[in-house]
Amino acid sequence: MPTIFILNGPNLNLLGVREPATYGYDTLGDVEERCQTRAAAHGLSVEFRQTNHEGQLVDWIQEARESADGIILNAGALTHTSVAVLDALNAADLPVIEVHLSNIFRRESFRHHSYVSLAATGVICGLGPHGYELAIEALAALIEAQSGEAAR
Ligand code: CA2
Repeated sequence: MPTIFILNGPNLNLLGVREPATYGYDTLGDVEERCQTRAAAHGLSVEFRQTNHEGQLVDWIQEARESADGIILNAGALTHTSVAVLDALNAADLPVIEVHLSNIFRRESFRHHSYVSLAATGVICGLGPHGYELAIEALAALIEAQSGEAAR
């Protein structure tokens, strides 16, 4: 069964607990549940994780390189600061969908630049937790297309 890593960066463990006006009322556990259901419908296995630590995120992206078929990444604030995350994504050589709950382009200008986008196949932002489900749809199609190419 193809495996996807859904990785979440700093402070996303606070989802549903603080700042509902920006990030909504769903907890990260709720988001994982939606992801597991949607991925199962596509025959995908999901490794869903969150960390507050940049190095941990880099380690998980390196792990994905070995054992996953694609990555969905909400790197939180590291999106806007981390060359280390960008380098890990480039080294992973996997399809990457970047997700943000909020529309980062309606927010402060420092959120308008994303290092992650430089390595992402696609970007989804502003659609709340539904964005994760859309990212799974996109990744499922990309993985399917890749396996079709490999068989030809
Ligand atoms: O919109 C997103 O998903 C972000 O990646 C969230 C990050 C932010 O730094 C990015 O610019 C956009 C922040 C995650 C913090 O999540 C919280 C959730 C609830 C309460 C407080 C923080």
